[in-house]
Amino acid sequence: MTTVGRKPAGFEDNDQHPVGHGRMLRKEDPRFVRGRGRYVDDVQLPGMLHLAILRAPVAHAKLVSIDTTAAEAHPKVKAVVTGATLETLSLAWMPTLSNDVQAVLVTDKVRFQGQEVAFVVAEDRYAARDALELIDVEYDVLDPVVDVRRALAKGAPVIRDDLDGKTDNHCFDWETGDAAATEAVFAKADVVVSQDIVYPRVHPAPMETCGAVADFDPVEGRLTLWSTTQAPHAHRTLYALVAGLPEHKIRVIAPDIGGGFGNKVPIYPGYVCAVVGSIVTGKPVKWMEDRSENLVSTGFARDYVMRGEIAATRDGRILGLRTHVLADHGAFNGTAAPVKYPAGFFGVFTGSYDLEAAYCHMTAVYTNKAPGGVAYACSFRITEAVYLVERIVDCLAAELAMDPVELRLKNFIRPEQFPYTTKTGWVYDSGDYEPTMRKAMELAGYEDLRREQAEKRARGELMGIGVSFFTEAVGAGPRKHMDILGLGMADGCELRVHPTGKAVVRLSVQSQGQGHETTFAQIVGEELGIPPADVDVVHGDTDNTPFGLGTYGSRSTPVSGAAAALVARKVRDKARIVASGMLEVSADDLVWEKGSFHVAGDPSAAVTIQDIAMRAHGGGDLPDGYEGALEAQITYNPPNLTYPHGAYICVVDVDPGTAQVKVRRFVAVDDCGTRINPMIIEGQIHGGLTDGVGMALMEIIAFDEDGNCLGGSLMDYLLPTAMEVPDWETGFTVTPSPHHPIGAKGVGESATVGSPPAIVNAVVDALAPFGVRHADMPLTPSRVWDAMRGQARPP
Ligand code: MCN
Ligand code: CUN
Repeated sequence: MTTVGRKPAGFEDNDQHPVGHGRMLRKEDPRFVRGRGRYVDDVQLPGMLHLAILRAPVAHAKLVSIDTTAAEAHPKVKAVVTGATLETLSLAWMPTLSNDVQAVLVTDKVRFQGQEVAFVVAEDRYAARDALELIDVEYDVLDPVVDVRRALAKGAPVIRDDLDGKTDNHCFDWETGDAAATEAVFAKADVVVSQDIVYPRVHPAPMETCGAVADFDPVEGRLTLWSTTQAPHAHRTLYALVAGLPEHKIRVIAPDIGGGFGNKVPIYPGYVCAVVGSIVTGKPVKWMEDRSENLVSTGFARDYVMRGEIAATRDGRILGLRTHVLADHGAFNGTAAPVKYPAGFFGVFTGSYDLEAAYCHMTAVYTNKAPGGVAYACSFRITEAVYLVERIVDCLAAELAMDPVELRLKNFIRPEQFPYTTKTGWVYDSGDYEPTMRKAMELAGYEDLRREQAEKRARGELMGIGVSFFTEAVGAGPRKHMDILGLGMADGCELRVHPTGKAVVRLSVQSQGQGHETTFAQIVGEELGIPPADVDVVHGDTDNTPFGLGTYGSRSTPVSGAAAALVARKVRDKARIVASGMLEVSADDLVWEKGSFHVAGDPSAAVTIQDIAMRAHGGGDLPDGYEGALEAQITYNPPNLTYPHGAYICVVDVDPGTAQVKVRRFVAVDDCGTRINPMIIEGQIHGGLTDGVGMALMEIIAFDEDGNCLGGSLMDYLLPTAMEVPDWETGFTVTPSPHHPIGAKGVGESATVGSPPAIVNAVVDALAPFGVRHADMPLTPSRVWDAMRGQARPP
C-alpha cells in the first residue's frame, strides 16, 4: 500500500508484511467503498411488510384509551397492535439485560417521551407511517421526573408503579472500596479537594439507526431475524426466553452494521414488535427507525452526577479518593453490564494511581427518560470513572499549584507493582505508565507549550493545556466473575483449514466497523503462517458461528482474539502430527517456522501448512489415530481482563470575545499491548478522539421540565465533524498483557474514554486566569462564557 502525506508520529512502517500482524488495508473496505455493504435495511424478502411505531408525545402519562379503528381501515394496513394485544400474548413486557423489565408497548402508563405505544404493519413504509396518524390515543398527563437530583424527593411521582410495592424512584444502591479506611486517610490528609462533576447524558448516534427484519415460518416454527445487534447469540437466547421458542429454531443474523458504539447491545421493543408483526401477519416484516427515534428512544450513555473528593499530602502524594454518584437510569434499567457489576466497571475509578484507600457509593434512580446507560464506547462506565479521577486530580494540582503532569508522575502505579490490585479489588495485568506519559510530553513539546502559554497569558490570550492519563479494564470477562443474564462471558471460535490451505475462522464477536474481517484473519495468519488474504472471517450469524457474548466493552481482542490465536495453535498441533507422518519422523523432531514444519537439523526436509492441509484431507494413511481434516474449535474463558492505558495531551485556544473553544492540538499515546494492525488501531483512536471532542464541547441529550427531549435530531444533537477536530498526533508504547496468548489488550474505546478529561482539563486550564476550577460538559460557548463570569448554568 502507499501512504499519502505525513505518517503519524511513532507509526512503524510494516507495509510489507505478507503474513500476520502489521499494517494491512481492511479486507472489508472494497465492499463498503463500492456500496456493496449489506445492511439490515438492504434485506428485501418476497411479500415483506413494513412496520412503524407510534411513540408517546409526553414523558409521563396514564394511558386512558386507544382507538385503532381508523388505522385498521386503511387499505394498505395489515395489522395494528397495541399493548393490550400483546398482553393477551404475554408479550407486553420483556426482560432487560439488567434483570429489570421493560414495556414492549405501553399497557398502563407512558414512562418516557418517545416510548413505544402501538405499531402498524402495512404494505409499505409510507402507509405504515400514515396509519400511525389515524390511531387515536387519550393520555392522562402526569408530572414527570427528569432531574436525577429530584427523583428521590418526598412526593416525587413514582415512575415504576408496575413493580410490586414500589413507592419511590430508587433503582439500586451500590458501593465499593473501604469507607472507614478512606475516612481515615481523609482525616490525616494535608489537603482535601472536592468537586461536583456531571457527565451529561449523551448518545452514541451510530450512522445506521436500529432495525430488524423478522421472518417467522409458521410451518417449521422457525424465526429468522436480521437485526442490528452487537451480540447475536445473547439476543437469540433472550428471544428464546421471551417467545418460548427453542434456540435452534431461532436464527439471528447481524449483517453489515453501520456503527454500534454500544447502541446496538440492548434488545429494543422494535425488534420484538417486528417478530410479533411477522407472527401476526404470517409475512416477513421490516422495521427501521428514523434518526429521531434512534436519538429519543434508544440506549443513551453516561448521565452520572458525581461528587469527587481527593485527599493528598501537601507535597502531592495522593492518599485517597472518594465519590458519591447519582446514576440516572431512565425509566427502565436497560444497562448492559455483567450482573455482578450494576454500575459497570465504574469501580476502576482509582485510575492509574497508587493510593491508600478509596470508596464509592452510588445511588441509581429511575427518571422519565429513555432507558440505556451503557453505550458510546463506555468501557462499561470506565468513561465516567476516568473522567472523574482525571478531573479531580487536576483540581488537586490547581489547589497544590503543581504541574498536572508532575502530580500524575508522582502518583503512578510503578512498573514493579504489577500485577497491581487496586483498593477496589481489580487486578491490573500489566502497565508501565511513565514512559507513555513521557512520550506524550515529548510529542507535544510539553515544556515549550507551557512557555508559549505563559507568554500568551501575559498578553491576555487564553491558551490551555490539558492532560489525562487513563487505565481501562476491557475484555469481559472471566466466567467466575462475569455473566450477563446468566450467560458466561467466554467466547467460542472455530477454525477450518480447507484442502488447499485456505481457511475459514468463525467468531462469536460481531464487527460494527472495527475491521474484524481483517484483524482476525491476521491473528490466524500469524499463528498458521498463511496470508491473511487466505483466511475468511465469518461472524454475525448464530447458525454459522459458535456461541459467545458479542462485541462491546472492547472485548473482541481480549476474548475472541485470544480464542482465535489458541484455536490456530490447536490446528497447528494437529498439523504437526500430519507433518510427522509426511516426513516420517517423530512429531517431537519437527521444528515450526511460520508456515511450515521441518526436521530438526535439516531445513530442506520441510512441509508447508498448505501441503499438510492437502494431506490431511487426501487419500492414503495418516498417523495412527488421526482421522483426517484440519480443524479445531475452542471456548476461551479469559483468566482476567486486560488493562490498556494511555497518555493524552490537548491544547486549546479560547476566544475571549466569543468563548468559542478551538482544539488546536491533540497528542494521544496509547498502549494496548501487542498491536495486531496498527492502521486499524489508529483508526479506532482517531474515531474515539473525535467522539471526545463531541462530548467535551458539543453533545448533550437534554430535557425540559416537562420531559421533552431536546436532542431529538442532529440539528440539536451536535456531532463533531472534520471542522471541529485537529490533525491527530498519535504515538504508542507496548506493554503486552501477560495472560493473553499474543499479549494484546483491547483498544476500541480507549480514546473515547481518555479524551474528554484532557479537553476539559485544557479548557479549565485556559480559564485559570478567571479563577475557574471546573466547568461541566459540553463546554459550549455559553457555558464557557458563564464559567468566565463565575456563573454555572444547570446541566
Ligand atoms: N486491535 C488491534 N490490536 C490490539 C487491539 C485491537 O489491532 N492490540 C484491533 C482489533 O483487531 C479490532 C479493533 O482494533 O479490529 C478494535 O478491537 P477491540 O479493542 O478488541 O474492540 P472490539 O473489536 O471489541 O470493538 C468494540 C469497541 C466498542 S465497545 C465500541 S463502543 C466501538 C469501538 O469498538 N464501536 C465502534 N470502535 C468502533 N469502531 C467503529 N468503526 N464502529 C463502532 O461502532
Ligand atoms: Cu459501552 S459502548 Mo461498546 O461497549 O459497544
